Amino acid sequence: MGIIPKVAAINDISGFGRCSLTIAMPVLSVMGVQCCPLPTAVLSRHTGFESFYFKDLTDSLPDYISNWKESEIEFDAIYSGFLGSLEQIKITEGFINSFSKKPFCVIDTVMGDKGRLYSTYTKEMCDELKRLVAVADVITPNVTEACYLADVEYKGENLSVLECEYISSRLCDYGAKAVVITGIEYKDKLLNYVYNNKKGTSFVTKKSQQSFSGTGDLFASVLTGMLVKGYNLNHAVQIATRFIYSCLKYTTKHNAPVSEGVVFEPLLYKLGGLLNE
Ligand code: PXL
Repeated sequence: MGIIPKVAAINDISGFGRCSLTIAMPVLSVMGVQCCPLPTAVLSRHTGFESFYFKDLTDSLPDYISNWKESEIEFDAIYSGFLGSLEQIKITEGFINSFSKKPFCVIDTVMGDKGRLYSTYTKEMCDELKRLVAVADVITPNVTEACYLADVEYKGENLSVLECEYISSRLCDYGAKAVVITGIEYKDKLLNYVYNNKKGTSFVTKKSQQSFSGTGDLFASVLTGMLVKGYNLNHAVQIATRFIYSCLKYTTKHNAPVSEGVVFEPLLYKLGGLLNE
């Protein structure tokens, strides 16, 4: 590893509404990690808005990646998020498998939320994502994504510990080394469940009154930053859980518009202070 760890961040860039690369880049930077974006799509706003411009970048990915490969750039980690087409999921898989020494892989299985797939997501993409999960060191599905991937019926945002364990072990059967199920609701609490080495641990936080887009991206970005800097998974999830809660508290306190996403900019210094001596 060089003085600064390098992460290839495979994700879209949405011009408005905090999500994907507009979260991953500042978060990784403040954590002292170099974020190298591999943009999968350009959107004017994220898909939660009533309208948006969407430019799929699938065709440009092979040349973009070839240039990186010719330059022999070594990444310490690969972090994938929103993938805009079936082909992109296959390209991401190929990119990960192209390294003789496989980098650490965080696959944020961005597919949907609240029981529904995002409008750009198809059943075929969901099936292909199961294959991508196989090369992951850590995957970070929310409840919706965990249920879709494990072929378990979605019955709401609550999952029991037994259900978490069952779903996570199925996802590990696909090949994922560890699973973090995010945003499980339990009464007035929110849980992030870690399944690692066949052992489950829950990290509990208070639930904020509102949910905001981009929270999953913020969580996975903090997690990736910590993991690539050598922190263990449970510690990384604990820090990410606390950080997301303070961002949600700030966002609701200031009545920020839900669609514009979770506010994190005024709190980034906390991550910087934590990790950079
Ligand atoms: O936050 C996940 C996400 C990422 N990228 C795009 C999205 C969303 C969620 O809506 O629309 C484009």
